[in-house]
Amino acid sequence: MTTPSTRAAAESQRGEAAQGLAPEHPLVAGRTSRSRLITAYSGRRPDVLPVWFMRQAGRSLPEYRELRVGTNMLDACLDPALASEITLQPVRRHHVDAAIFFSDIVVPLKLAGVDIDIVPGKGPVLGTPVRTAADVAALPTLDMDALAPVSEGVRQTIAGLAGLEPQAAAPVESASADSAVGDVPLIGFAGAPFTLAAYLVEGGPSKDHIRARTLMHADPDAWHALMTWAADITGSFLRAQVLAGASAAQLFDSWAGALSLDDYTRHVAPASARALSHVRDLTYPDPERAADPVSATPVQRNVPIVHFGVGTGELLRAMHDIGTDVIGVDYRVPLDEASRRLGNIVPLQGNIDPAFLGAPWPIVEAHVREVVERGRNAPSHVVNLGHGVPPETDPSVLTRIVELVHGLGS
Ligand code: 1CP
Repeated sequence: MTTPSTRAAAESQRGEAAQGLAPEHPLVAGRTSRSRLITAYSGRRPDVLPVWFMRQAGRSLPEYRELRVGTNMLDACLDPALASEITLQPVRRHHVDAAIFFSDIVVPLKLAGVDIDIVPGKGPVLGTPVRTAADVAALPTLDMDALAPVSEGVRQTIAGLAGLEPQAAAPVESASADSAVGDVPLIGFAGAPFTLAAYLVEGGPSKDHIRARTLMHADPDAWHALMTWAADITGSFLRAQVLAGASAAQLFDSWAGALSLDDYTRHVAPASARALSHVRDLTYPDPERAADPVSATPVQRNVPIVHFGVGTGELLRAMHDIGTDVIGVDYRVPLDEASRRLGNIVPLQGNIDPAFLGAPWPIVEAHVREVVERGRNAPSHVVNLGHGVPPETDPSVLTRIVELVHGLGS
């Protein structure tokens, strides 16, 4: 959990006094606080199941491929107008219940001055890997002003989302049950320190992240310094997105599934908690409690935090224990089992197997229905994939899944 000392350290690293959400922030202004997504992330069941897709913006969309021609991936992420347009594309096309900001987990590394690029067809690649204590000590600091293109991209996205509505539900009986009121919320995201360290130490994508895991054991001090550095850089990136208007924050620890529970708990979880301490203090008035005439001051909720990893079935409880509100589940553990492992008290997100997206529709439909059924064991459920949209996916299948999920009731 976040301790006062990690919070203070994070705040001093930010080099600024803690500042809360502005009155015009979509959550504070009430534009997204009653949306299906935020309702479900808060542990309540809206009348319609919310749905969005990891990697919904990207190569499965022809309009994305067209816009990206001639622009390097990181340059696209740092062009506010382009990043904003790409973020909006899947919302317009699929009528999903959330936008996720078009960026990448390595963007804050690039902004800090790390020599990193995203190579087409491969992923993030470093000029020089970070392998020794001296390499870690030489890592640059992130100037908060460098995050300006991220903040601006989020602001333009929020403006674009105003007025875009997720697909309407089938007619509901009472007006008050219309949970689709308001704007589509934007999810901000960042990579967890371990997943970033996996790229930094390996120098690029890898299978078992063996060099990173070796550094963890061979030089625990250098590892700790690297994780602390990554936590503050990625936490600042996440905070910038939330301050600029994102209504939820997702921490991707995509490669944490390579770790034993013991290694995760000892060598990784404290840094992930430190990363989240950068956004933990950001709160908004709870729309349900504010409506209560008895309570004079509105009850504050923290901006919901989602934590996701691949192959992390053994780590679900530990990943929740660092102080997250929602757990994203990959496709390997059925949602009823994931919910059981979490004591049936944690909102879940997931976990359609991306491999089904290329199957005939009746097979897709049966799988989606099963995922929804198993998700009923959790207090609330946001339907998603168990990992990203494969680039070769026919986008019309995603649109059809949205229609199906929205027709299934709460
Ligand atoms: O040219 C291209 O189109 C490059 C493909 C691509 C895209 C579209 C990369 C390279 N990153 C992205 C965008 C991106 N990355 C998003 C966009 C928002 C959306 O979901 O629509 C997000 C959330 C990410 C996050 C990300 N990047 C993660 C965590 C999520 C996950 O998929 O596990 C990871 C691990 C990365 C690293 C990365 N960036 C790109 C690739 C191909 C990879 C993975 C490389 C590897 O296998 O190690």
